[in-house]
Parts: sequence; C-alpha cells; structure tokens
Amino acid sequence: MNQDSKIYVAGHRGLVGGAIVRRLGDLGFRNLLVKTHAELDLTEQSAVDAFFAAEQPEYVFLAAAKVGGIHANNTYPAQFIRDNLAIQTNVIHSAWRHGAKKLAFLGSSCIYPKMAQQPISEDSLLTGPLEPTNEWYAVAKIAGIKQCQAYRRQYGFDAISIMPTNLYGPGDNFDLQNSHVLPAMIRKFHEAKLAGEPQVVVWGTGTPRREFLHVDDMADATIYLMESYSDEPLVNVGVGEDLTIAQLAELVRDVVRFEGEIVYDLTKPDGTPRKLLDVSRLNGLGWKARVSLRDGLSSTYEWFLANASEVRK
Ligand code: GFB
Repeated sequence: MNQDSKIYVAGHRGLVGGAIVRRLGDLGFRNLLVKTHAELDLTEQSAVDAFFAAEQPEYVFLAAAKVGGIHANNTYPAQFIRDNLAIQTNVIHSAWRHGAKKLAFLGSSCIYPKMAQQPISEDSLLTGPLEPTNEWYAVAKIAGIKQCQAYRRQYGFDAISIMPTNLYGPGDNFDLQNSHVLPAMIRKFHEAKLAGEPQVVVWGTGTPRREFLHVDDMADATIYLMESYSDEPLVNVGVGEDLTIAQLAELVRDVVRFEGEIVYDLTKPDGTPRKLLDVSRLNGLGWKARVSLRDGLSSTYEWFLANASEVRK
C-alpha cells in the first residue's frame, strides 16, 4: 500500500473497522473509502457488486460482521450465520471480480474447536466440534477463511485471513445483553458504583479463561499483515496470555473503583472453557502486542466516561 492507495474499510463503524480507519489515518493513508450501513447494505449482493464496480478499491479490510457476546450468539443464530455468510461472500467475490490487489478477512478465535489444545495453533482449525453457543458465527467465519483460500488457489487472489482473540477498546458495544464480557463489565461496575449498589452480577462460574487484545493493537497487526503477509494459512492475533473471568471481574472492579461484591449467576452459560491463541506465527512474522490489559482497561474506561452520550448500548 502507498499513501494514495484506494483503501476500503468495510465495517468502519464497528470496534475493529473504526480502529483500522484511525490507524490508517495516523499512518498518513489519505484515500480511504467507507460506507455506512444505510449507504451500503453488505448483505445485498447487487448493491455490493455495483459499489465495487464503481469504486474499484485496491485494498480491502473486511471488518464488517454481525458480532456479539455469548448471549447474542446464542439468541440470534439465524442472523449470525446468514448475515456473516452474506457479507463476506459478497465482499470477497466483488473485491476479486473488480480487481482488488489484496483483501484481509477478519475472523475470530471461536472458529477453533471447543476443546482445542491450548494455546490454540492455527493448525487446529476443523479438528473437532465447535462451542455450541457460537457455532453459527464460527461456521460462517470458517466459510470465509475457506473462501479466501479457494480464491487464492483458483484465481490467484491475494486474500489473507486474520483471527483475533477477544477484542476490546474505544468504540465497543456496551449493551448489557448483547455485548462481550469486557465492555459489559465496565458498564455494570460503573453503574453499580454510581447507584451505590452492594454487588455486581457476573455471568457463569467465573472459571472460563479468556485472552483480551486491545483493538488498537489489532488494527496495527492487521495493517502490518496487509503490508507484509501474502499466504494461504490463517494468522492468529493475540497477546499470548489469558486470565479467568473472575480475575477479569476483579481487575475491572479495581479500575472502576467499585467497592461492592462480585456474585456469579450460574444460570448463564460459560461458553468455551479456555481460548488462548498461539501467536508464534505472528511473532515470527515480526509483530507483538504492546498494550497491557490494565492500561487498555483504564483507557477504555476513560473513553467510556468521556463518550457516555454516544456509546453504543
Ligand atoms: O465475551 P463473551 O460474551 O464471549 O463471554 P465468549 C466471555 C465469558 O464471560 C463467558 C462471561 O464465560 C461469559 O459467561 N461473562 C460474565 C459475561 N459476565 C458477562 C457479561 O456480563 N456479559 C458477557 N457477554 N459475558 C464470544 C463468541 O464468546 O467471543 C463470539 O460468542 C466471539 O462468537 C467472541 O468469538 C470473541 O468469549 O464466550
């Protein structure tokens, strides 16, 4: 990519797409193309194809997706499988058809088997059954990886697949039902502090382990791979360390300065017991995460406070 390359970021209003746009801007890329959902519905094949025919972007970051936490995945399986299959099929196909030089497809660590060996290497894809709460989303994302690989094999299209671990940061969705655990906790602890509540309810047993990557690191890794990696195998993006949900709850309580108790709602699902990515492939390509969880949590809480009126919730 050079500073004048025409770059389309699909999903720029989301957590990851927004961070990619910010980072590209900081790096001096000045020919960025973005479309809101109202301007372009990526599930509509003819609209997507007409857009690519007219604009012919050279580089495509495919960060648009229907996403959510464990409850949203479990509650809206039809939308998770259909919207994601439609978005990625349309964008990958039209990008190739209208001559894009390269596309980066973003997936998720939930594509790996529920009981994958930890840390999870890219080679464990399709070696076992998926976690039932999010298999609809996972199957769609696996299809996207395979589409990228197939277009590379058959058409020589330079499409790469990048699998982040659980992400968080400015621009996240803080909805109490449908968001991921980290933004949900920030909001729950904050609101409990303001209301003087004695306790905060955390879902599940607190024992599942998760790895959290700041979205600015994710954006940096994605642009790094767009510029330096052109191959069929997928690449994991993570920090290489995880913690339990109970430890995360204590960390958030500390950062938010809530003084009450943490209680667990055992009627809520735990999901995958552990999801720690093996990031040796990425490290070998020369990239490492920089933002520590405590710093990232503090700055995300500050962002949440400063943007209270516009936060998605
Ligand atoms: O972040 P999360 O929704 O997604 O939940 P997954 C992680 C863990 O935190 C689960 C627990 O064990 C939850 O039960 N948890 C505790 C909570 N309190 C809360 C809360 O208030 N809200 C939420 N949301 N969780 C998602 C997948 O799985 O991860 C997606 O469903 C995607 O497909 C995403 O891959 C990265 O890590 O379980």
